[in-house]
Amino acid sequence: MTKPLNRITGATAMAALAGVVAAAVVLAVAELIGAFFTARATPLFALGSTFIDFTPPWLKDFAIATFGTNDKAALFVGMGLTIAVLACILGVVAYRKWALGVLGVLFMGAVIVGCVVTRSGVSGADAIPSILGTVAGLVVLRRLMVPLWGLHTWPEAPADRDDDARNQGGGTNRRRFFATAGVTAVAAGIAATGGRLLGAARSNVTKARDALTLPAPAKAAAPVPAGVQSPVQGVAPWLTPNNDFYRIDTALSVPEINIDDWELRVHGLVEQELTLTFQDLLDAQLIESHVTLTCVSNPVGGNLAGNAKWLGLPIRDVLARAKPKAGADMVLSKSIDGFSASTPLEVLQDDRDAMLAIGMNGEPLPLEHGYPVRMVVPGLYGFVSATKWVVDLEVTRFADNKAYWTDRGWSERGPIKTMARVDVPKSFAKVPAGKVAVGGTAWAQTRGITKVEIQIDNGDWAEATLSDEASTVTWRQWSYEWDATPGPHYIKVRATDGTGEVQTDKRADPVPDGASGWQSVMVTVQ
Ligand SMILES: Nc1nc2c(c(=O)[nH]1)N[C@H]1C(S)=C(S)[C@@H](COP(=O)(O)O)O[C@H]1N2
Ligand SMILES: [Mo]
Repeated sequence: MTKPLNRITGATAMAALAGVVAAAVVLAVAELIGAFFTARATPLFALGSTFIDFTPPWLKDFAIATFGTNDKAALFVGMGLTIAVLACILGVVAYRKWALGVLGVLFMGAVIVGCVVTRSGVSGADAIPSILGTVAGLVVLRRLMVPLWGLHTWPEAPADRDDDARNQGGGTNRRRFFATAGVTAVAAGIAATGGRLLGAARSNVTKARDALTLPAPAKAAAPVPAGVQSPVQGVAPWLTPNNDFYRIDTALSVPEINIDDWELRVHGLVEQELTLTFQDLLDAQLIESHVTLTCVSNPVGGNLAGNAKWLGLPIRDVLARAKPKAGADMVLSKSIDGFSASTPLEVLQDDRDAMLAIGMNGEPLPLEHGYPVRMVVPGLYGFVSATKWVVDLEVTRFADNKAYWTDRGWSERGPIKTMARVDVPKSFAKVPAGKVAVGGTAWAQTRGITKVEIQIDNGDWAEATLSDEASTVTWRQWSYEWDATPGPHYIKVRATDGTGEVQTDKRADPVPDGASGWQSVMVTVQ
């Protein structure tokens, strides 16, 4: 009795493996052929992007809290595991009932194609790689099933199984199965790698960015005082290098835009619709300024904030040419990848210098930070203002239009909340007793920081030493010398903004409009 059972479970495991190999073929063939199509149209990217679009606020928040800026890698791992499980099931189904397996594979293929063609900036022809991938996957699945069916007579084995194969006997069929599976898996690996390399080689956007020389600003950035950096070792650098700048977006594959193709349409409730080209921006009166960007998903004490020198055109100047009509109160900025942000119209018109940025710390924008053009709006969280790869500005009303995250449970407006952060010592650090250097940063963009205070355990609040202020739209660093006594201690920090308001101790989650509360760092003094 045990022997046939073993054979059946063995064959079932092989059928599951066949499913996984076939799925790998679907993805690999689509990746290889996809090198000649829109980069964001390959199955994994399209499936992942669609998944992200359906992400509720708590899940986005959970993903960022758990994986930080590795949230995309985590998504790929999760997708890989899900696809593998589905593929195992489909393999077993195909083994028992071929027709049902075929239906299953075609259904999955249709889901992939559906995800591909509904991506923003993707055309119908971009479905071709996924369609060809699905066909290749079916062919491979069939080639693996034939020797498998020949292994033994499963009571419900499909009627159309290959009798020749069965006559070749178990050993031959087993060898044939594993040989086909092995060769196919290796070929899929090569195809997928080749597709990625080919895709990268065919993209000229990185080269074009390297070759781009930015114009000098008509108005230079205000000089940065010498003492902006906290003297405490280990505090974040006041100016964040581009490579260390946090990255948050819904783009699984970074959009690649040619500057010659880039256009910004300004329309909606305006007297004068206009279209700007990249050359228009290069020829315009650009300004440069330091602005600290902050993400609404940043938890208390988190590092989803960065400070850079941006070069760009004031959006105020663009709006002055377009002339918004009475009644308009919002600008919906849209990215080429489907993301959108709702920014109050008056914020883009006042003197805070909201801009269409083309430069970051003296370089063209890095691709991940919005090349060739993004928005930078001092004082607002990124999700309602900092649209990367921006291609469209619609002057409209809050009552008439909703932005990407507002549709998903986040707020429609997002002024940045006052926040102080301890960078040194780190949470759970062990420090020697005596003089301990405490340091960090604080921000309240457009209001500025006028005071930072430290509380040890339940002691009195003591004023930290503020570093120089560059402007009210950049973060302000601080330092504090603590006379530490042995034992466990809590260091709390809070800031006061330029209006005199003390940062609230009321704890709030990032959803829907930003975290609040005082950071508390536990350290052990030895
Ligand atoms: N196209 C696009 N732009 C976007 C986003 C996005 O998902 N897609 N995310 C926004 C959010 S939530 C933030 S906090 C900032 C982050 O900008 P950074 O990645 O350059 O730090 O970009 C904003 N611009
Ligand atoms: Mo964000």
